[in-house]
Amino acid sequence: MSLISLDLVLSPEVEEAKKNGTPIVALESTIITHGMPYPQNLEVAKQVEADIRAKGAVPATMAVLNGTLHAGLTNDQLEELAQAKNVAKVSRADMPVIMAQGRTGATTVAATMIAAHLAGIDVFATGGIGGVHKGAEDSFDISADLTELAHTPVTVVAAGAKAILDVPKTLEVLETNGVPVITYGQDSFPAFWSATSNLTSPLRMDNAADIAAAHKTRGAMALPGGQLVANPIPAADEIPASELAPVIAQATEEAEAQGVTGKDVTPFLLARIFELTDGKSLVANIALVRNNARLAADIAAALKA
Ligand code: PSU
Ligand code: MN
Repeated sequence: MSLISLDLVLSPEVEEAKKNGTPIVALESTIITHGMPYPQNLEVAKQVEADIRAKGAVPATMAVLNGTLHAGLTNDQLEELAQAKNVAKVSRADMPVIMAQGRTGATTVAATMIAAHLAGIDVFATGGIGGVHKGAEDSFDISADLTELAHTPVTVVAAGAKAILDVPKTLEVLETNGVPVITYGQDSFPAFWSATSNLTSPLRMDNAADIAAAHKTRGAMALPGGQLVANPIPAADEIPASELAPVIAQATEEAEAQGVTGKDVTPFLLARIFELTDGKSLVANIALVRNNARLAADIAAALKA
């Protein structure tokens, strides 16, 4: 039997941070290639990296480039990826296949967790996670992000779940899978563009040190899986749920009418909501991703303390 060694390339900055024990925050790349249009996607990716550096931590954006898994991208690599066409959307199922084929792929939350774990990175910031889609009782469309949270020991900071999902069912699946859902600083589970929802969060913590302690305790107990930290969007940036409800309903109907299925559903809905709100959804999206990056940097620092 011959063994294949994994090609995992750390950016110079990430390599240095690992050597020095500097806190590192993982970032996904599907949000860049499939979540936002060019050129805002590139501007946001750079801004979020800068936010993490401003906190004294180092960003590690994950991607598969020509078959090689990268933890941390150079500016040139980031610019190329943000403009690239036909980039694969890579989740747990696709990752080894896309790598073996020498292709380029952007990592979802699930794949970013896998990459972070391989690179020895404990904390990851994103916008929203995938979840249980509306109508999942017929379509069975449940994101692999949820089961990844049950398998891989990474703390993921997100702004809750988008109303394109069935949020109560998403929380149920997380509970079934033993994933702690910890809302930061409030009792209400945040609803992505809105800071609050009518759902109570299963768990609550009010500071980064406590979240880091819970991460360490889970590890000490040898429980597999990570944590979902739900960080509310700053009040100044939120969009009322009532304003977005008709837009989401329209986008969801169009997806169904056009027969959009599988991995195309989430990117289709995100793009349509962007168009139907004249880009307003994106402004809020940017604010919440930056907010999540800052909290993730604090958690990563607390894990090193
Ligand atoms: N939800 C968002 N923004 C995103 C995504 C989800 O609000 O960009 C992306 C993430 O990369 C997430 C993926 O991991 O979509 C989930 O896709 P699916 O629903 O096909 O599992
Ligand atoms: Mn899906």
